[in-house]
Amino acid sequence: QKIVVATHNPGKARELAAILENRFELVTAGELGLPEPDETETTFVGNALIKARAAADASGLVALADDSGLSVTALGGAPGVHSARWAGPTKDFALAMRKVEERLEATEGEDLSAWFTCALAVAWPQGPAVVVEGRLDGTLVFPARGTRGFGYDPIFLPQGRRETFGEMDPAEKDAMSHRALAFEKLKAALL
Ligand code: ITT
Repeated sequence: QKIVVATHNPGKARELAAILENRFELVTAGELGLPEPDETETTFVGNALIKARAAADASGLVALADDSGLSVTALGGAPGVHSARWAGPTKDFALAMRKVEERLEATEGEDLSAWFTCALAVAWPQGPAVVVEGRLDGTLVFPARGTRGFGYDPIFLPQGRRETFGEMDPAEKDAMSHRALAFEKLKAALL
């Protein structure tokens, strides 16, 4: 079956393809030239549904969308749904990670705990939709470590691990990530 992955983020598209283990023929919204809908909701679940619905209706294919982000406890959950926006129009995640570090320094607290969230939504063209959410807890580390993964991976140390997502083998990240946890819930919801 052909599925459109409703993302323009190559890092996400790669991880979703790995998690789906080539069980479907995947095409991305970027490859189909689909427009990017405005992410106007205030929750990951809401924005995942917007993206899946838009891609399914525009393409006539079943669509899978991922809305995700980093939440920092001491920052009241920021950047959260604004995680991509903190990197600015040039998608500069070195800048976004510095911004997290600076905001944390300004709090003068000791709490470095954070979590990643991934909402996955599946929508059928002109039909129903299903949405689930996965969460992975961890700790922030500064300076950033590693160059693998994408986004905020170099400053995120998953709970109980010694390597940041930026240092970890991609297969290891894909086995434990917020994205993988959401995918397990999606399978359960669809069975
Ligand atoms: P699409 O909407 O086109 O899918 P996007 O990058 O704009 O791409 P989001 O609005 O969901 O997607 O923003 C998610 C951001 O959160 C993403 O750009 C990363 O910076 C961050 N993020 C999500 N998952 C991550 C992960 O596994 N590792 C590191 N950063 C992650």
